[in-house]
Amino acid sequence: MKTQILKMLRTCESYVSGQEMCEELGVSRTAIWKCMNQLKEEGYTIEAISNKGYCLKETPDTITDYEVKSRLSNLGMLDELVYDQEIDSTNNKAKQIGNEGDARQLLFLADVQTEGRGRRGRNWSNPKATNIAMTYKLHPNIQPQNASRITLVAAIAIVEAIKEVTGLEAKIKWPNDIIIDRHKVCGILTEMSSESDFIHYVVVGIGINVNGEEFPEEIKHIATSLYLQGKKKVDRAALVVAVIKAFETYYKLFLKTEDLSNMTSQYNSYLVHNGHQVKIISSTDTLEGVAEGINAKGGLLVRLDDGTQKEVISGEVSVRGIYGYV
Ligand code: BT5
Repeated sequence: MKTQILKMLRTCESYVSGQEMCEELGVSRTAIWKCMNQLKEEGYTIEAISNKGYCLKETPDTITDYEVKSRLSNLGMLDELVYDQEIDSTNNKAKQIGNEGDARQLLFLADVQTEGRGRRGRNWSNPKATNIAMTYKLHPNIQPQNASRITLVAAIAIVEAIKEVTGLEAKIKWPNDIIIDRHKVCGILTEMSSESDFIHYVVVGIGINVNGEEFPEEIKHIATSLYLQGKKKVDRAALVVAVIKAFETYYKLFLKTEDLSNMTSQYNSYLVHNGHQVKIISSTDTLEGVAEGINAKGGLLVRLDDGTQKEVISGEVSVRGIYGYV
């Protein structure tokens, strides 16, 4: 009901009467009143004027399912959004529900993660309700070996969503980091449960540092937030909505071909290494050369010193530029 009430208040030209809400939602005046009070307790400023009705004056910085849903005309490819104020990890929750056989496409959202994860068992820090932790549980009908490309699809969507909401020009550090001013503002973790030719689910976790002002000692030199970069607090729900919309657009394009052929040029225009000297460290090898963008398969193309071009496959390596973290 909170979703519908917020939607009505948000789309209203001015005031919405209690009567209109009762009729539209098919509930009693008391039910509306209770819901309004809950919203006020959560930090919404809702003005009530007798004979006129209600008007939404201010929204708190929140990413609850109902706040996000109230800003969307429909959920598109998603069946539902699921919000937790605090959780161990949105990826863990998505996987747990996926393992129970739930076949819906879901988006999990959380303010705080106590055990947020990066790749290969690394940690993702998200201790305060100033950031975004979001995880898609998807059921694409594609070959399992192509699923890791969804990380790159998400990266494009996040860069564009950040630009739309904050005006900031973020870049992609292949394959799964989003960077501003050589610091990491977002990480993506894609995981999958599959058989040899069938995907049970793909989980795409996105962590964005949004309004945080400081970081733990161990990542101070690496991390940044949108607030620190833009010097303005960011409406987190607006950013979630922008990511949802952009991701759906690019994900649908990806599903047509199972590769990035429809978005290679966008990706490369956002790639922080493009045209730069890079060092690529894998478990077996170290390479140096000039990054020449990705190909449709999502591999990073590197021109080696001997003139040959090498394709580095997504997920195999980490990339180090010649300066600092990037
Ligand atoms: C990632 O791994 O960057 C993937 C992060 C994915 C996080 C999301 S949040 C929602 C969902 N639920 C989860 O549990 N995870 C996903 P990787 O490339 O391995 O980078 C991890 C490294 O980034 C760490 O070892 C730190 O050095 C650094 N790091 C940790 N927290 C950070 C933060 N908040 N901002 C910037 N860098 C951070």
